[in-house]
Amino acid sequence: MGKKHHQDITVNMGRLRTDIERFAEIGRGEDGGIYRMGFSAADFEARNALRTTLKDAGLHAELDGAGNVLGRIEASTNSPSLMVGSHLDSVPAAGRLDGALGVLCGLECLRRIHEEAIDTLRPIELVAFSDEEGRFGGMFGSRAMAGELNPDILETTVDLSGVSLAEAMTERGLEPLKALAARRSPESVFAYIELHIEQGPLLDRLGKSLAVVGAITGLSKWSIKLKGEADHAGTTPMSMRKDAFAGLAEFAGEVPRVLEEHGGEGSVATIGRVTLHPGTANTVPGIADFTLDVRDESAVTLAALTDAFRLTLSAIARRRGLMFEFDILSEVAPVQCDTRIVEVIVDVAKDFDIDPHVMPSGAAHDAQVMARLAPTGMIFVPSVGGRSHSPAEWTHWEDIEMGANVLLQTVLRLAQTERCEES
Ligand code: HGY
Ligand code: MN
Ligand code: MN
Repeated sequence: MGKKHHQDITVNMGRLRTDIERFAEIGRGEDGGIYRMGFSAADFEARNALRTTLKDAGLHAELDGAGNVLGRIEASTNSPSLMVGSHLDSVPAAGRLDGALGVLCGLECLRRIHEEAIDTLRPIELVAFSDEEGRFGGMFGSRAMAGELNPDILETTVDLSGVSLAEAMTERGLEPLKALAARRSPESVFAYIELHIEQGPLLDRLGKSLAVVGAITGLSKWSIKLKGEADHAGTTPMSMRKDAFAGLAEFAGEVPRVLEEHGGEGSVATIGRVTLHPGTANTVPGIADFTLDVRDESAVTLAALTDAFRLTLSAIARRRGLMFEFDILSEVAPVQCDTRIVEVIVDVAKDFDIDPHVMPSGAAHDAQVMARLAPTGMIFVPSVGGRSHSPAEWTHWEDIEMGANVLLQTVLRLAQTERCEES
């Protein structure tokens, strides 16, 4: 049989399904959730499994200084490479597809291109970024690639339990400062494509099997400490208390007002983690440690929201005789995906008789960091019931297969184009 045309080439769905099921067992907890937090042993078990799978497929595989796993297919020219990827790390009690689906679909694309010995105009790289989910802030591996790290970040960052990034990296056999060498020049990357689950309810509700991402939300993530006075729960009159939890509770009650007065239609804010000290039933909490995650598609609105939250916190602290301090854990600007890439994905989807929904992403992704390095696009597949960051996370196999085939054809198109053409 003559050489197949690219359009005839599809993913090996049986193999992809086996990979997805295999990786879903790595870091799986009693509750069925995935526990592959950045630079944990389970995270690196998955990274090593990816490297082994790449090598077994006859593909080049390496780990860069930031812990990113890179697979590569060379081309006849040494031109800027087309990158496809996502992340393998997870939040605690995660679902099996967030990040991993994009990595494993990308892996399948490289394997199929390699198997069919398709000559491409440019090298194709698979990347599994490290610590996307933010155990140490977020988007660590993509920020390393975009050259946004510095020695201070590598030497001072700690997670919410006080474990340092340097310690966690060293435990995984990495030299923290070598993460600086993971930087890639913009000239070395032609474009970046990421397939990801939507993690929201829209596609499932619309009955759509695929979407192309037009814009990715920006986020500000803070760690906040409200400090009052720990006192006896029985003898301290209510009027004399400096109750840190009462301050937090009042602040939480103010979130809807701040969103209404300073946010836009898609603005969201979440207090996702709260720790009280000393944390006993018969002591007035002296300290409330909590996180605030604020998101919006507009950088201006995001700035207005973070200012308003800071003022609200300050007013509550003053009135209640509390002190407050906050650390910025992560600030990621919103980005527009490259319209040329969006058009290529839409065009490929139409070849599959899909009229794809173009939509914003409410979740943050490595793609929004990579957009600072190269033209970037994302493909979404539906999340059943919109569930994510939960063991209930799921995408139907036929949607996974469709998404993977659209990714494969998109990769083939972009690997064959001289330039990102304005259509
Ligand atoms: O937080 C996010 O949006 C992503 O899951 N890291
Ligand atoms: Mn993700
Ligand atoms: Mn996630």
